[in-house]
Amino acid sequence: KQLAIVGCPFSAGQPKGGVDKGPIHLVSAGLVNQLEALGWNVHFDGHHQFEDISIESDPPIGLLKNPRVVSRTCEALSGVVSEHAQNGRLPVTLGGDHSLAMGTISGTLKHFPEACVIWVDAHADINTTDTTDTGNIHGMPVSFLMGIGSKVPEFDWLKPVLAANKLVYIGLRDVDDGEKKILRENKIKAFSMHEVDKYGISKVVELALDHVNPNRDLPIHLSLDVDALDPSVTPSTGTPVRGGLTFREGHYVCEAIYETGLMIGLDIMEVNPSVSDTASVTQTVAVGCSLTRAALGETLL
Ligand code: DIR
Ligand code: MN
Ligand code: MN
Ligand code: MN
Repeated sequence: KQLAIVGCPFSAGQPKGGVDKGPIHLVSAGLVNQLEALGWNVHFDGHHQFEDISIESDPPIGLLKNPRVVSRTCEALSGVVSEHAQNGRLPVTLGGDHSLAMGTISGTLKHFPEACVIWVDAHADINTTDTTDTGNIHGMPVSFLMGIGSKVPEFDWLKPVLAANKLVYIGLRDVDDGEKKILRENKIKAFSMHEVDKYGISKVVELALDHVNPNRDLPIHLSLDVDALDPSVTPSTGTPVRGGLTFREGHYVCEAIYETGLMIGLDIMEVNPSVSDTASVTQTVAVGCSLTRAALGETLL
């Protein structure tokens, strides 16, 4: 029972400073000890393994902002994550912004090519280089992983590794028009907050698993953006959207994925300790830790 915490102080996939401090806050709050208390052997190499990737000049490519530093950091992260997976350590990546999922998911899929991805987020993060309005790459990692949209040579290292039928979303409520079209055209399954309201979270998780993992025998990568939860629960994040998952709904998703016994990768992304007041930051960091524990076996009884 081994896991590796991969701390990724990284913010170049979006414009707000502070998200690079997310992993430091999560670890300072005691996450390593908390996971050890759950019986995990925790390997933690510190937060600085990607800091030496600095690009002298990183002008936009098309609309994409900071494309070289995002690409090279994700490429390095992919290597670190796949090495942990290869050595039998469950990679738990603490972001940092969600562009990092290009690194984490390509890393886990290298060793578990049949794995499916459960993406829990207010946003679909599936804009392409052609559809993005903002140029923020944290709104695009899924399209890069799937190989849709115009290619950017800088990202040549990232092969299309994720098939449309291996991906399912939970929690969506802020999806751009171009993204809606991509979801429809690629028949990507998504459970928005409307479906959470309609069916309840336990049914939604069951339906999501039925779609990507019908026999409950495929490895699962869980990529969790803390903005999936309602801003009253996780206020300190860069792009909060009202009407999100409750505290319990968020934890239920994590618990239910843990219960499958199939999780081979976990991302906890977009905690931004520079957003909002001290009490909000403390709360968001605490929820980030408890979601991580829930995904790694903490039970209520
Ligand atoms: C928006 C926001 N769809 C974009 N995306 C966010 O920039 O592409 N993702 N906030 O987390
Ligand atoms: Mn190591
Ligand atoms: Mn989001
Ligand atoms: Mn996201």
